[in-house]
Amino acid sequence: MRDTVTGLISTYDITGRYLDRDAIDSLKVYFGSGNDRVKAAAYISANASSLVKATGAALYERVPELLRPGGNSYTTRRYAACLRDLDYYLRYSSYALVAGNCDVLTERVLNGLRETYNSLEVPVGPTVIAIQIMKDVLKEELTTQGIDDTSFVDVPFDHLTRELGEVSV
Ligand SMILES: CCC1=C(C)/C(=C/C2=NC(=C\c3[nH]c(/C=C4\NC(=O)[C@H](C)[C@H]4CC)c(C)c3CCC(=O)O)/C(CCC(=O)O)=C2C)NC1=O
Repeated sequence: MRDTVTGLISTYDITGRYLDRDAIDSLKVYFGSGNDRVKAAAYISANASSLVKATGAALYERVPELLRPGGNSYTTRRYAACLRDLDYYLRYSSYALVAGNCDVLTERVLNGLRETYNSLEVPVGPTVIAIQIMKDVLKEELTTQGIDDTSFVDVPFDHLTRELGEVSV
């Protein structure tokens, strides 16, 4: 698992180089947004269940057939599994936000996920929609919390959807 700093150090150490201008620039960006990253993580921790609920509600409004017989969220067990997955995406994204690096998502979340979803017939398209909804809900909340530039929030959520596959519904 890596963060921005350990990632840079290992890249430069492999080739025995001092940190150059590119490295210094990315460190500046990382530390410059550091306060906002911590604020975002604190907001997520304090509001995780309402963020997950809001995301689920918007997903089922947009793809109502998920809840109908034959839909993948039909039955309480599967509905709960879906919201639990959303909670995983949120929690691990909060780690990635603090790290400024998506390694933790690749290692802990995405590894084998597509295969699991395929074998259980969990549809990837609506999952991608849900993750994007979650990103938007979170960014809106963070803006009202006084974070002016929330673009750093895109990174982990976009990483998740890109890696999970851009399947359209
Ligand atoms: C921390 C990393 C981690 C992840 C990401 C994870 C995901 C994950 N989601 C699963 C199931 C599931 N995932 C969903 C999700 C959905 N269904 C829908 O209709 C929606 C599109 C979507 C929610 C957005 C559902 C319904 C199941 C249960 C499927 C079944 O058993 O039939 C399963 C199968 C085992 C289980 O049910 O617990 C795994 C492993 N597990 C992990 O340990």
